[in-house]
Amino acid sequence: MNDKVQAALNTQINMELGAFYTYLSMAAYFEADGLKGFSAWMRHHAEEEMMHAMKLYDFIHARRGRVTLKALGDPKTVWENPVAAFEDALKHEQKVTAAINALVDLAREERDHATHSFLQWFVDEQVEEEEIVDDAIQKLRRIGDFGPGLYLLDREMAASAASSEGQAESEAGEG
Ligand code: OFO
Repeated sequence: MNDKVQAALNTQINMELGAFYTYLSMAAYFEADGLKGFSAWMRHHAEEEMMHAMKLYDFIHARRGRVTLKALGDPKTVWENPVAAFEDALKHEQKVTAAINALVDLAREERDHATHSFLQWFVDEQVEEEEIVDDAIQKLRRIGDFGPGLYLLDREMAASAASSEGQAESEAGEG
């Protein structure tokens, strides 16, 4: 496959694995803080990032390209409070969206139609990724320091993680 596109897709694999690491670190932070619903949500999100990385990995191989993995940096491990963690997650998603858009531009410039088509899934996924993280931020800001509100949101996040896991399992079963 086109060398420039292949290099950019490999960089994107690294970014998705970096996201996996970041969300897993956030899961560990929430687990240690006793917020098991937030932890489950972050853990599920980490698994989604691994799935994104593997989609790119499989695509490169399907095009008879070469996957070259790169080092991952240490993730941040502590946040001031839950909203700070989610704000970091949103910043991260915005960076990923910009990277995906740059990849789409590159595929178009290089007239790599297969990669251009493949990347549309990621373009759509980023809209959802930013929306769900921003939704959590809005709720957390409204709750502020109100403990019972945080307790209820933690339960809601646990239910959301469980339903997303169930959906992912039934989709895997269908495939
Ligand atoms: Fe892979 O979408 Fe989030 O980072």
